[in-house]
Amino acid sequence: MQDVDLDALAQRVNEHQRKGLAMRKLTLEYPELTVEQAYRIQALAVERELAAGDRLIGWKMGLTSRAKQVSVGVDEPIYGRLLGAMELKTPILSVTGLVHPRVEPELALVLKGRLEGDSITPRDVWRATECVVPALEVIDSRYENFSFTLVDVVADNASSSRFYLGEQGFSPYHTQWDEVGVVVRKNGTVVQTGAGAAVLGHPVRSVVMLAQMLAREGLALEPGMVILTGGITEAVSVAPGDRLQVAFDGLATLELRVE
Ligand code: OOG
Ligand code: MG
Repeated sequence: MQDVDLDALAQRVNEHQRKGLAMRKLTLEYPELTVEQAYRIQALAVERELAAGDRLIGWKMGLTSRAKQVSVGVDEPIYGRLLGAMELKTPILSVTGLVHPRVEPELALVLKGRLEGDSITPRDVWRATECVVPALEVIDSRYENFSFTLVDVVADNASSSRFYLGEQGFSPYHTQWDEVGVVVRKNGTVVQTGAGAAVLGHPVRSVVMLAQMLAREGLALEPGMVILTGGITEAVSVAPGDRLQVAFDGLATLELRVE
């Protein structure tokens, strides 16, 4: 095992996140880094933001759909931390300070209860859910060419950058979330289509898996937190001037303007 200063790596990752600068993969320098060490780097980098006044407002799951796994060449789900500063209050994305942003359609859950432990079931998730909200996640890998291994992407907070939640929340019992169809248009052209079932068969399973992964670290999902369950389609690259229109069938159409 290589001797690694995880705090120094966290500082490096955090600086690139803050400045929106691309960096070399950590695994080129430290090929023996483990996934556990990568989650530690993620936590330490986020702690720097918390120390500077930001707030943990939720969690995201990533690589929960086949489309996403294939597009980045990593085939297991990961989680990341969502901070208050990442939330877009209006559907306008400024690319200033971002490296190479991509947008994904997701279903988000807002919790009203606590979820803790490794024996959480979908039933527990629904009982603890205040509402389901159509959402857009903006991911922005800090690695050159958006290319990374499992360990690298975990250390980089699962490429977390920004997210936008639609204004209307829905009861968890409003519809069958796995059957919700999604159409993504960029500047009027259809670029991606998918359905909720792309996320582990049903998006609720993403939250079950997240609770299990966090239980291993002694962490829990708290009331009021936002959970992004994972991209339903491949992520779409965006640049200033683009307009994305994302239709969640029967629920809402979210429009994102990129500046
Ligand atoms: C990793 C983050 C993936 C998702 O929803 O699958 C993700 C990446 O693709 O950069 O957020
Ligand atoms: Mg995502």
